[in-house]
Amino acid sequence: MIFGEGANACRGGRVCLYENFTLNERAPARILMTTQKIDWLGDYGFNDVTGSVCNFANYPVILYKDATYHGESVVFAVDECNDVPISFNDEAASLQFLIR
Ligand SMILES: [Ca+2]
Repeated sequence: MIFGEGANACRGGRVCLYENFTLNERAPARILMTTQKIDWLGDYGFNDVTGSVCNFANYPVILYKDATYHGESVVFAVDECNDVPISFNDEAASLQFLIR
């Protein structure tokens, strides 16, 4: 976990979950970085926190509203940096990669 803002804060090969919309553009805030799936974001103090995402991993990433990859989900493509949908704000609880 780091504190920062913008896509440049997200190093190559990782997925970054930003606490706020627009990659924490308004002010540096929490960013959770990972290269691995996470079955419970609460283990990192990041349950129901995510507002935007950068995916610089090699695979699409799927965020879920519930733990262990259950519930409503949203996909972020490789190299995509975007807000989560409004209905998904502060709702993500787990994430995994879409590996064919
Ligand atoms: Ca948030």
